[in-house]
Amino acid sequence: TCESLMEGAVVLRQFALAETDQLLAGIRQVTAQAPLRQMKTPGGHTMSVAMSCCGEQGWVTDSRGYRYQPEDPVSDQPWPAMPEALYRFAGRAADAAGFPGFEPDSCLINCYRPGAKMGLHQDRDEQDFSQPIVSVSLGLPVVFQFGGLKRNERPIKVPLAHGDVVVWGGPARLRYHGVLTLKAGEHPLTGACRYNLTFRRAR
Ligand code: MD3
Ligand code: FE
Repeated sequence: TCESLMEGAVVLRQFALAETDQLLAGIRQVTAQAPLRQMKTPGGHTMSVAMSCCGEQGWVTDSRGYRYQPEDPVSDQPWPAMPEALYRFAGRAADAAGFPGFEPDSCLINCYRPGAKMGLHQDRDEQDFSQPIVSVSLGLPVVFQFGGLKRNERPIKVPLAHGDVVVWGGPARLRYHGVLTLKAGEHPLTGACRYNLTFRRAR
């Protein structure tokens, strides 16, 4: 099923369900080389979400700011290559949502444990905002917040479950968004964790 949340935002419920094993295997492969870590914001806070990346560009934050870079700052080595299954999946999801030809160069792996959250923010570290973003939810469910183009617009709440995919493009690309605090729970495939894969074209 396919719902339009707001112009440019498409929810593909359970679109990843048949492929969660391959996607989770990709996460395991990447995080074995580039372990999940809680990065620091420029303001000096430690993020509650643990992150890793794969692909040509990885998103990082530290005291110097938010940015994409080709090396993992923990190892100073290039980020692991994006597993083929992940790259192909992102392209198929973008196609299904009406954004053909998506070629992500970056996949951020977010790991939420109970208590973790992500405050309202915009994704604006990418070069070309005409490129969509594909996000895949795996494991524990969460409530996603989807706001406006200004931080003060009241966000709508969207529950996201294991296998749900959301594609954000066009006029939705710069909307504020966030994730409410993850509640305690156990998922048969991920344990006490929600993973989110966020595919982007950084450059
Ligand atoms: C809506 N991650 O890593 S992905 C992020 O569930 C991030 O981990 C969230 O926001 C998570 O930056 C949500 C969904 C998402 C990504 C980009 C968007 C939603 C968006 C850009 C515009 C509007
Ligand atoms: Fe975001």
